[in-house]
Amino acid sequence: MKDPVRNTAFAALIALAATSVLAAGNHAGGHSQDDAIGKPGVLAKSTRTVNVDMTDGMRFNPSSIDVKQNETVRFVVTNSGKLKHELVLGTEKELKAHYEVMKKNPEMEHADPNMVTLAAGKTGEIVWQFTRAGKVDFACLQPGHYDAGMKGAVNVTKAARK
Ligand SMILES: [Cu+2]
Repeated sequence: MKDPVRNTAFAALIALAATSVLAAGNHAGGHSQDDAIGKPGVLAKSTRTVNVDMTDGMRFNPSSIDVKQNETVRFVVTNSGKLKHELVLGTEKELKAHYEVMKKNPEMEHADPNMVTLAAGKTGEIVWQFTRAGKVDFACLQPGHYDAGMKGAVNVTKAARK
């Protein structure tokens, strides 16, 4: 369940930042990402674990991941650097918009099922079901990291018809 207080605070930040790219309420209101990139997965249904490493070299390893449509993937994400890093799944448009908000509000804490933010040396998980074929982007939205190329993509292959 979403925390209504946090979502309200986030909506306020979005509204403040909604000068250019942001359609007001896009992230905070409808969570359109749930349609575009899939939805939070159920751990018991995950068929595969993918380990992703995050480094101070501003890279994800691997940065390209192949999955099948409808597959539920358990991402085990490790921050092997000394800086805080995070992995956020989204469309490129959403990630860029969210990144701009983060740059203006570097102390902002954010947490949603499509992301994991990790202090140095920590490991966390995202369980996600990829319901649509196509590309799902991911990025680290810590200020400066996305610009430095800390991003990657999940390539979702269309499921065969049964
Ligand atoms: Cu980072």
